[in-house]
Amino acid sequence: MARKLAVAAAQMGPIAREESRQSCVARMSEMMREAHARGAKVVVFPELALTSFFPRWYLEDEAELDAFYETEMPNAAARPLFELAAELGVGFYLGYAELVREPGGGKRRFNTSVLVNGRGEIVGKYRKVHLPGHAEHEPWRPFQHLEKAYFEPGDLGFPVFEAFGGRMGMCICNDRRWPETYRVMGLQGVELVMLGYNTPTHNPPVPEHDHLMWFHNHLSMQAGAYQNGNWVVGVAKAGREEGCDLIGQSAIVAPTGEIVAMAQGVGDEVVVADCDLDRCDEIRRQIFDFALHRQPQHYGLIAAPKE
Ligand code: ING
Repeated sequence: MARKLAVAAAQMGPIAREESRQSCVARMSEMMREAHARGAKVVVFPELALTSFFPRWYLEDEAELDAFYETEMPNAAARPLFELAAELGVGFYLGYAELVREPGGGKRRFNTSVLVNGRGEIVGKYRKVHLPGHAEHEPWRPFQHLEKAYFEPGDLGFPVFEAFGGRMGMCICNDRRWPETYRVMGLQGVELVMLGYNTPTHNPPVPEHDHLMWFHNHLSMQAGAYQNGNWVVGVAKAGREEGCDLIGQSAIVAPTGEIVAMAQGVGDEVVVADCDLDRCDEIRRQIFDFALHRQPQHYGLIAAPKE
């Protein structure tokens, strides 16, 4: 039996600092139409897809920082994408910066993604757990990576959602490098993990690894797919964005760890593949049959508190 889900990776090229949300939504809408024309039933967009990757800048003014966040979803800028999803019957994953205003006047900030079904309804939400980078301004860097200043760790865990005829999971960028991300979803029977990423080609603290950025990107997603027997769809914001080069190579990875489709350029580009969700069994009923082979009595350290 084949439970095929046609999935599109909608890679985006650079988003300029001054580029409007409307422009980003128009670009994503054009790619959603192309994906639909090519048979896709769900489209994965990048992390923080409504604005430029603003953690690269040290923003002292809170109002300037707040301008990069969404206080509700959908909202006026994003709604056309939700409406197009309902019109075409195509679902999507969207990454954005979430600002939660608390009753007492406080603010909480998350690097968030939502899963939207083919009727334009939000069926799942995720908040990035693994925040890379640093919390203080580090002027020595050619560009900042202030996710630890601009977001707090996600508080929703790694949930799995029934949608598109299978069990769907989400994560965001740095999460894809951590084996725990995939295993927690794998233990919930996830069949397809969607994620967006913004990954600079240069990592200031470890420049000697710059030539390995592309390798580590695919290594992480291929391992996460194979070691848990699930599909992984990883989608880049790519290209030279405000002087910072971001890797592309968005990829659709099978449960065997094979890359079955990949972006060719570093601009807006739609890549489509048929993901047979029943192929997860090739791995889950064999080498990674969790019920048969796992020995959690030896794994306690993995979940032990940090201190
Ligand atoms: N970006 C990067 C990523 O994990 C990074 C951060 C860059 C980590 C280079 C390690 C090396 O792909 C985000 N947004 O997490």
